[in-house]
Amino acid sequence: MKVLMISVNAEEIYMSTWPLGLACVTESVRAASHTAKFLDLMQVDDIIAATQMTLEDFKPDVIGISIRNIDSQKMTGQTFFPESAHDIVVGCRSITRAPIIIGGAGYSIYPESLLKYLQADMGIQGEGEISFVETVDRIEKGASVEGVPGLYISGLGLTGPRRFEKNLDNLPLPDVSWFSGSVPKDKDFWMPVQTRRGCPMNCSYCSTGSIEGNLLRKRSPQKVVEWLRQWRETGVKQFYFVDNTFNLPPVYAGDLCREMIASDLNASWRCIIYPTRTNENLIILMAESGCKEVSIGFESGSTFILNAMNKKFTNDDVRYTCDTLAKHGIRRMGFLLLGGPGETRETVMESLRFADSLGLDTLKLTVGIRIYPQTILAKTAVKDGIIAPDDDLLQPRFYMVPGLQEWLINIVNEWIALRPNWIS
Ligand code: B12
Ligand code: SF4
Repeated sequence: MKVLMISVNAEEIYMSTWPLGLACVTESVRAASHTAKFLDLMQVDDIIAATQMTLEDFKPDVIGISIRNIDSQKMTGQTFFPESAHDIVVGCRSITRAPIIIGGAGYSIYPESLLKYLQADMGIQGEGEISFVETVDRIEKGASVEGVPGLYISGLGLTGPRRFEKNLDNLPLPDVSWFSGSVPKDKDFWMPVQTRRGCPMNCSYCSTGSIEGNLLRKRSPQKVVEWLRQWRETGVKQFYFVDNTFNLPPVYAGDLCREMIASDLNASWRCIIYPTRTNENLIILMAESGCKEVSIGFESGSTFILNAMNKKFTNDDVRYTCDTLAKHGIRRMGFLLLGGPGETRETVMESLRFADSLGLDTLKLTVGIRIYPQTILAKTAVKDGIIAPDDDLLQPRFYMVPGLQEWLINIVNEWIALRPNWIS
């Protein structure tokens, strides 16, 4: 089968990304002996024209579309990205009858409502490597696709329960020689790399369960570092570990760093950590293996709010982590998430003072918390009358304590005005 794989994300907010997830699925399609074409719309000027030209040229039998972003997660001045994805689906339909299958992180949060909004044929929630290939194989044989794990069919809903690969080494990494031409060449580019999937921490507002599930699954450090080494040979020098919590479990993180040191990668990398009391030995290994910056979502400086968010760390843990990272020369970008359940003027001031005392290199403040389906926050928001029980939440909704918004925006702007390294 000829399979066209399209990543519709063309947004450069925060930083330009490369569609690693789509590349993983494409690699599985190739491994199953289908002919694949990979189209990253981040790298074209006119997304509709580029899609239509590729369709006319390649004439696919099946089209896979990856949707990463739904919105910018900003309560004010937000953008709704699926509109351009809808244009791509319509553009494809005007040229071909090939089945259109949607997937990706953003899609996985709204498998039913987004499929309806986009008017595509099918969608796969969660990791696509196995289910997408199974769907294409069945289409080739003329068999029914109903029952493929995680597959939604327009009008039928979910047809088979989701399945998660327990050992990620069983899923191929994108072949560097095949994909190297598709990677941006600019010097600010950070190549995404994923070592683990799934997060068991269950923070009140988080959508990761819908995307990756709650069970932590890993690739072996050796396989990951061999892949990084191949990218280094093509000239890529900077990597971004897109794992939800790079430092968990700490033994795995330590092994990964040791493997990078042993293979003499000589690369720079960034990651996201969960600020439990990170041990100093791990931070030393991170620094020695090339870690330059860490994102720390500590979200609040109030113990009461941390408990409400179901966070399992304390302010002391956050301070220890930040200080130890600074001691070993790693830049720290912190995140505050203000306005959620239980927030008051006092807890906001506690958070601002705490964040200020950490001496971070950068702090990003977000006002209002995006409500995702199937989360503790969504249940609270229904109970507090912020959203209706039947709201599918595809159109962005935010939790904001009634009566706090105006004061909160003003105080945040006041603090940002005096601190050049704080952003919103
Ligand atoms: C790491 C990360 C970042 C990093 C990216 C660094 C980099 N160099 O890539 C940074 C911090 C820069 C970032 C920024 C942003 N991010 Co972000 N990010 C993530 C995170 C944690 C992982 C993404 C990732 O790379 N996964 C690894 C790959 C392998 O997985 P995947 O893409 O999901 O692909 C798998 C499946 O989805 C599926 N699949 C993928 N494509 C396809 C296609 C088909 C056809 C099929 C069948 C299956 C399929 O199979 C793949 C393999 O198993 C996710 C949350 C999450 N856990 O997914 C949020 C997430 C994607 N980000 C999100 C957002 C909002 C943003 C920002 C807009 C935030 C902002 N305002 O700055 C920006 C946008 C950046 C941009 N230019 O697009 C949201 C998107 C949902 C939404 N509300 O829109 C997410 C889901 C987090 C959340 N809040 O829920 N992000
Ligand atoms: S640690 Fe991060 S990925 Fe895990 S549940 Fe909390 S916010 Fe989500």
